[in-house]
Amino acid sequence: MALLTPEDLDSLSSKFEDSESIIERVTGSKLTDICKDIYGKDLGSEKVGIIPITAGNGIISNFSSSLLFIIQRLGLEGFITQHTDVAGYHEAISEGADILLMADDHLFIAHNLKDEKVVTNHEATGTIYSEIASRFKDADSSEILVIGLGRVGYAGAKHLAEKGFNVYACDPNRSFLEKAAHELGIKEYCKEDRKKFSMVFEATPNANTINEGMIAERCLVSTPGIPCGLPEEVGKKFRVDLVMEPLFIGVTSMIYAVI
Ligand code: 2YC
Ligand code: MG
Repeated sequence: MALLTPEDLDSLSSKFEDSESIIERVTGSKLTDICKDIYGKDLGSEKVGIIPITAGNGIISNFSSSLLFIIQRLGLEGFITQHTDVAGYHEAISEGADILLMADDHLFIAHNLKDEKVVTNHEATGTIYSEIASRFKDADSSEILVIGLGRVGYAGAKHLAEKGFNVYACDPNRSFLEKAAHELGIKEYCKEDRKKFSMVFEATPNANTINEGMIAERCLVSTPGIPCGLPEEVGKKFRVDLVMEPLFIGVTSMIYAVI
């Protein structure tokens, strides 16, 4: 899985402010209102413990501080434990955390100690980015294209299928496509159909996954993908709105998912 780099997290606040205003413009709703709507709950006074984890590639220098910034910007009390790993886990509990945030190289989870809810960043990110795509005010149909059916893409396709959208998907891995068609009832995107979409949810770790044969004149591309799947020249040639941000949107969704 693509790991964040400290550079990805640089200027997180300005990247987030930009994407927050784009979300509001293209969907008509604030990110937190969309989260309230899909998870059915509002933030309370939850206390969030952030535990640095040294496993695998180890600590990403500004990962925990980025999480703390997000938690505080959501208006919640947050703290980063002095200790890492198990000692940090114990410290967070001793300090009265309601929700724990911790990530190794394979999973990034939010765990609500009070009601045992757990969510992965993959699930929460797939849900929120696909939901944002599906709320495009200028959409010309209920058809939505999902590019990538890995852990994030599949979660988003599942969310959209459950909401009754007409989901088309593509992924180079045929077994991923067959699994999604069988379990979610989604359709395979075939470029021969020359179908053009005004709502695109892209969840791949590759660049240039979106080509101009796929998108309508007015189009919203919603993607957590690093690097961006939308080629610069395509974004300019078409009137494409792009919602893309490395961490804040996904973490906001994780918090609402477990409160
Ligand atoms: O600083 C730490 O505690 C590190 N163990 C954090 C490692 C995070 C690795 N995961 C990622 O970079 C990506 C993120 C986009 C979120 C999910 N995986
Ligand atoms: Mg994100």
